[in-house]
Amino acid sequence: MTGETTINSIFAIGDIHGCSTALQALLRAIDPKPDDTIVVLGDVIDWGPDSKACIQQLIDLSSRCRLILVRGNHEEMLFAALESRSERRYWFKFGGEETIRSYPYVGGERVVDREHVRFLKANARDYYETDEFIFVHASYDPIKPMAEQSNRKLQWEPIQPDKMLAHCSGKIVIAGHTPQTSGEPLDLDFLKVIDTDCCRGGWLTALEVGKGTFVQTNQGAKCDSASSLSAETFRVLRTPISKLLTSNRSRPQSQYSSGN
Ligand SMILES: [Mn+2]
Repeated sequence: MTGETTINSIFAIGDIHGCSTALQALLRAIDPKPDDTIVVLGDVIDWGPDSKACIQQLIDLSSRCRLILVRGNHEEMLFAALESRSERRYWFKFGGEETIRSYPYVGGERVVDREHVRFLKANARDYYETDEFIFVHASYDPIKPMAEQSNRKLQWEPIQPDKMLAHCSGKIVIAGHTPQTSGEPLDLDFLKVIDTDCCRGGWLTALEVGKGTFVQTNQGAKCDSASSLSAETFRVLRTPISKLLTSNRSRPQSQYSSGN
């Protein structure tokens, strides 16, 4: 299929939120090759049990394949918390306390590893755009080019499915941030939302954008052996996303497009 060979090695991963067990199982399941690109859609940290391990896994991953990290509002809260006490109190209320608890005491207090902060700051970008896809943490203004989007839209604004319009570029947008408590990604054809609420007992989703395949794991997935990826902890969902890449083709009904 035209164009598919150039994009079938891009995986987007939704909000990880400290769910290191699910992340480890997900990376094992998708097994990225050195030429593959993994786009992490932000909110790597907070709420879940082990943000420290999640950041470390991404650092390790960055030497194994091409890693793109989009900045989420929780990374922004962490960066602000490092600058001010009031921001630190705010961050603690929104999952930051769990993040701090994943780090050991250093000199009487727990602090986020300096190398981890440096990694996040050096790599976290506003958005990522390819010839066919746009990757954001939260949302977008449909009538503005990506370079003109506001921080509020990109990092903070929740998706209201009935109010969303396709981006003016015609590209499919892949987003996280707005939890899909059903555990299934939201598919509006022109927009896929793949935060499937892993940190509250849901799933961690990776979308292989060239194939339109969603791979999901959850915190129940123990990584000791391949057989531990049971139906309760690992599943694959398919959507005809690749069909959307040929615009003159009639669009098949998406399996997720009705209701949500
Ligand atoms: Mn978020």
